[in-house]
This record gives sequence, structure tokens and C-alpha cells, in this order.
Amino acid sequence: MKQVDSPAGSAAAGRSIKSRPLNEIFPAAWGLPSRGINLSKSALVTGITGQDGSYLTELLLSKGYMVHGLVRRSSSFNTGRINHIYSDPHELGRHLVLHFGDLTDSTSLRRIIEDAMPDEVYNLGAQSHVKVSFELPEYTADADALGTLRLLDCVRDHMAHTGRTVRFYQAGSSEMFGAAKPPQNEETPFYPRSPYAVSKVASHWYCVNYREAYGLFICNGILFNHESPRRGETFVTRKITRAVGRIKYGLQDKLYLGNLAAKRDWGFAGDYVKAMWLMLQQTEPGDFAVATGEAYSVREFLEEAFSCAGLEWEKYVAIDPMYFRPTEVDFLCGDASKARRVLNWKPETSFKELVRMMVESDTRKAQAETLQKAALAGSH
Ligand code: NAP
Ligand code: G4F
Repeated sequence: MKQVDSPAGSAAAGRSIKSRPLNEIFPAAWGLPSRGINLSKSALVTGITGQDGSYLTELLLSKGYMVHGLVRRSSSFNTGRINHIYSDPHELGRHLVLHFGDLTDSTSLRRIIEDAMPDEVYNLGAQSHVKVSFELPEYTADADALGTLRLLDCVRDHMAHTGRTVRFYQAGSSEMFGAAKPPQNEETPFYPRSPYAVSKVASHWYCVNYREAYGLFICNGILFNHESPRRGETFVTRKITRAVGRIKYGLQDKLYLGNLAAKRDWGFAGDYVKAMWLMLQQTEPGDFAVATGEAYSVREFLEEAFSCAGLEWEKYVAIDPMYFRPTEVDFLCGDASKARRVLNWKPETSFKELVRMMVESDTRKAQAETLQKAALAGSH
């Protein structure tokens, strides 16, 4: 299987853009309209700096799209996952344009839609951490629920003013099923168990309503957990594989986790973004569950990841109650038969391949960290 992560220091990462901070460069995008560049389609991706945004953008660029990305203002760099595909605004014929914006700010959304004139909008931006949503419930609702409504309404107005057609993908989540019994699919009633999940349910229904009320082409993807070497480091899979690499290289000796009994249907993010794109290429809009159909517990993920590195997880893992959630989702396992039938989509990466890919990537990162530390120590 092809390794899809682009480690720091790769040839791509070493292009000229690396010499200047992206935050300094891409505001120039405002003055360089994308219109007139002869490409087949244009897409706007919110959440482009996230795990899925980076894989989706690679996919869209490979298909010849002009891609516009919404990026949040941050005091530190948040574009690490897309540096390798970004090109300087002063280069001719670039296919990726970044715009500052925020899902909590409808003025920015409106301006970006008008500037980008997308054929397809992929709304992936969200406060996506379930546990954090219990600490930040209001912000999560603002970004994840109202953010979707704001974007939908901008698209609706843009279509009315211009007569253009814009297709819309909404990043729904298996978390919306919450306490509903597995296997879960498009027909399963939602039973959300966190402020994050409640916000995603609201987004789902906003999308259904805008589709029915205004005839917009809107698809809700109901994606089960999907992971990769680019997964955020506070999600359990990446937290585990990162710890495996660091333990292997003596950089860490303990890993603190919460509930090991929870079961998830874990797939590879690179496979799942293909389903997003396929949804928007159909003749009719619809909602689709995207999953592997296999579930494993956090404990099973631990066993698999540590054994990839020849380590016994029991020697390193401790339970810390701070990682438990006020309400847990015990068991998610998807039935993606509609996606298989209608989209002709199926996952291409097995659970074992996924875990190995993540462990190998994090082991390389830990090795690089060790070498860097040694070099620093040597220079003092
Ligand atoms: P992620 O890595 O956490 O990325 C989230 C993205 O949203 C980042 O680009 C983030 O920007 C951006 N964002 C956060 N708040 C925002 C705001 N107020 N305005 C604009 N952008 C904002 O998440 P992911 O794993 O790629 O997931 C993509 C989407 O799918 C999310 O909506 C998530 O809830 C949903 N989803 C994910 C999974 C999964 O297993 N991965 C499953 C089902 C659904 P920064 O980089 O600046 O933080
Ligand atoms: O990796 P997690 O934080 O992912 P979770 O909560 O399933 O949410 C992810 O998948 C959703 C799709 O179903 C997305 F919508 C959402 O945006 C996100 O991408 O936790 C997985 C499980 C949970 O049961 C949690 O309680 O792992 C358990 N867990 C045990 N110890 C832990 C830990 N989770 C985290 N993050 N950190 C721990 O130390």
C-alpha cells in the first residue's frame, strides 16, 4: 500500500514556499481572483487545514479542480497539512487559493463564496473533538451547527443572485447515532450523546431542510471514524500511535488513556474523502453512511499498535479518569451498503494496514525527533 503522508523534510515540503510563512503570503489571494483560470470545476473546502481537508484537496487537485480553502486566523501556523500542495500566490496557474475566514463569521463566508464562485462546497470545518465539546458547548454549536446554517444561506443567496448551481457536501458524523444500536445506517434514528453530536444533528437537518425547501443539491455524509498519519494528536488512535513511536525511541514511558472498552468502526481518511466527492457527482442528492462495517475496541487498537512495534501495551498504559466523557458512545459500527450500491464506493484499507501505516509514520517522526535532540545537544 502506498504511504500517503508527507513527512516534514520531504522534497515537496522543501519547495520555495517553505522559506516564507504561509500566513504572510496567502492574504494576497484576496487580490488575485481565480476566475478566468481554465479549469473544469472549482471547489470551496472549509476545514482545509484539517485531516480530511488535506486529503480531499489532494484528490480534487488530482482531478483538475481549482480549490479554494477557508483558513482560520491563528497566532501559530495551522497549514502544516497542506504546505506540500500549496503554491505561492505569485506563481502563475496555481490551483489552490487560501482565504482567511471563519464559520462563526458570516461576512467572511459571503465574501469567499462570491470570490471563489465554487461549483462544489465541502463543509468540513468544525470543532471536531467530542470531549472538548463538553468544555466548549456554545462555541461548538456556533461553529458546527450555526456555521453550517450560515454557509448554506450564503450558498442559497449566491445561487439566487447569480443563477449558478452550487453543490454542497456536509461532514456529518456517526457520533450522531450515539446510543443507537449497531449496525447504524441512513435509516437509524439519531441519539446524540455530546454537544458535538447534537450540533452535527442540527447541521444534518439544516441540510435536509434546505434541500427540501429550496431544491438545493445537498448531501449529508455520515462518516464513521476515519484516521491517518495526519489525524490530530489528541484523538485516541493518533495518541496511541504517537506514543508507540515515542516509547520505542525512549522519548516517553507512559500513555494515559480513558475508556478502553468503546468500540469504533475505524477506516482510512484517504479512502473516505473519495466518498465525499462521489456524493456530489451523482444525478440526485442524498445522504450516505460511510464505514468499513468492522468495529474494534480501543483496547484492540492498542494491542495492534503496540504489537506492530514489538511492545506490550500493558507495560506502558495507565487509565486516567480525566479522559472519560460525561456521556460515552459505546459502540459504532456502520452499514455502508447504500454507498457501495449507489456510489460504487468501498474502503480499500484494512484495520491492520491502517494501524501499521500510522505506527510506521509516528515511528519515523519519533526517530527524527531523537536525531534532532541529539544534534541540538551536540551543538551546545
Ligand atoms: P480536523 O482535523 O479536526 O479538522 C477540522 C478543520 O476545521 C480544521 O481545518 C480547523 O481549522 C477547521 N475549523 C475549526 N473551527 C473552525 C471555524 N470556526 N471556522 C472555520 N474552520 C474551522 O477534523 P477532520 O478529522 O478533518 O474532520 C473533518 C470534518 O468531518 C469535521 O467536520 C468533523 O467533525 C467531521 N467528521 C470527522 C470524522 C473523523 O473520524 N475524522 C468522522 C465524522 C465526521 P484549524 O486547522 O485552524 O484548527
Ligand atoms: O478518538 P476519539 O476522540 O474519537 P470520537 O470521540 O469517536 O470522535 C471522532 O469520530 C467521530 C465519528 O464517529 C467524529 F465525528 C469526531 O469528529 C471525531 O473525529 O475517541 C474514540 C474513543 C472514545 O470512546 C473515547 O472515550 O476513544 C475513547 N478514548 C479512550 N481514551 C479516548 C481516550 N479518546 C481520546 N480522544 N483520548 C483518550 O485518551
